[in-house]
Amino acid sequence: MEFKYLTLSKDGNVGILTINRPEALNALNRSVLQELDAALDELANDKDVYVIVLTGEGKAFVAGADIAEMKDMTPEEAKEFAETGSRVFRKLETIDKPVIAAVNGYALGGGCELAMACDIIIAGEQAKFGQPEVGLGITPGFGGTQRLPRIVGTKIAKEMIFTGGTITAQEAQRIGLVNKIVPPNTSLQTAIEMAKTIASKGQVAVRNSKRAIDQGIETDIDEGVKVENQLFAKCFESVDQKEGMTAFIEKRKPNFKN
Ligand code: CO8
Repeated sequence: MEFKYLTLSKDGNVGILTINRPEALNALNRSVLQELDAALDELANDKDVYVIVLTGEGKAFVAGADIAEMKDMTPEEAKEFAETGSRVFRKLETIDKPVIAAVNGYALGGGCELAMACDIIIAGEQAKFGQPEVGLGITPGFGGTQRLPRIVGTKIAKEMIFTGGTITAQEAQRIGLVNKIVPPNTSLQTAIEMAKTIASKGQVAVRNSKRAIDQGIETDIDEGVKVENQLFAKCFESVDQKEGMTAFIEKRKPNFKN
């Protein structure tokens, strides 16, 4: 599919998805969400893409949902917009491959929510995070009230959401929202390097690890351990398990096939 607001490229087994609407700091309007939806399907179906990196063109990752587009929405239209965004973000979160967000600048509102739907966040030193929605008279609408407390705990999530304040990359890392901080304008490069490391491992094991973590965290420890046991056993159906262990015994690098 031809995209107006996205670019899709590949570096080895890494798919790089860039939101490309820098004139509006990559704000998410209906068209951007529609394109994201289609791009995720394309990446999900591409057998050569093992890991996805999501980033934004220019000085922002994403500065939120498009305020100009939302301004005159009726409650029904707002509900539909919120549901579309939430469905697309859930598709991103549950895609069967790891997703790394490379946050070069502003990740505000829907942009912070988009980053949180990714598995890992790499931030440039100048990146800024926040849920400023209450300052616009709305709540977060693309999962912010749900994912932020799951990641940082309710106290910090409430402070961030109630005050609408913006936090630095350093603060975001301190509260566990960001994995790694890197020098300005190197977040994409670092994310691609990390993605390549992940892509060099056994992909059945990587995918099963993602499923085990995401399913387990939403349940109690007994159920979670059962999920892990099943996915662990399933790895033994893969050629990668045989290859990974044989390579260790033979003191050589594994040649994973997936
Ligand atoms: N929506 C639309 N346009 C935007 C947005 C946005 N979220 N953010 C920036 N822009 C536009 C600006 O209007 C400006 O356009 P123009 O050049 O035509 O005037 C251009 O991008 C550049 O922005 P600035 O000139 O403002 O750049 P600055 O560097 O001075 O400031 C900021 C950068 C601080 C990031 C500033 O742009 C800002 O505060 N942006 C809005 C941040 C925000 O409030 N985000 C939350 C939006 S609400 C949301 O995300 C809710 C998600 C759930 C929705 C559920 C649906 C119902």
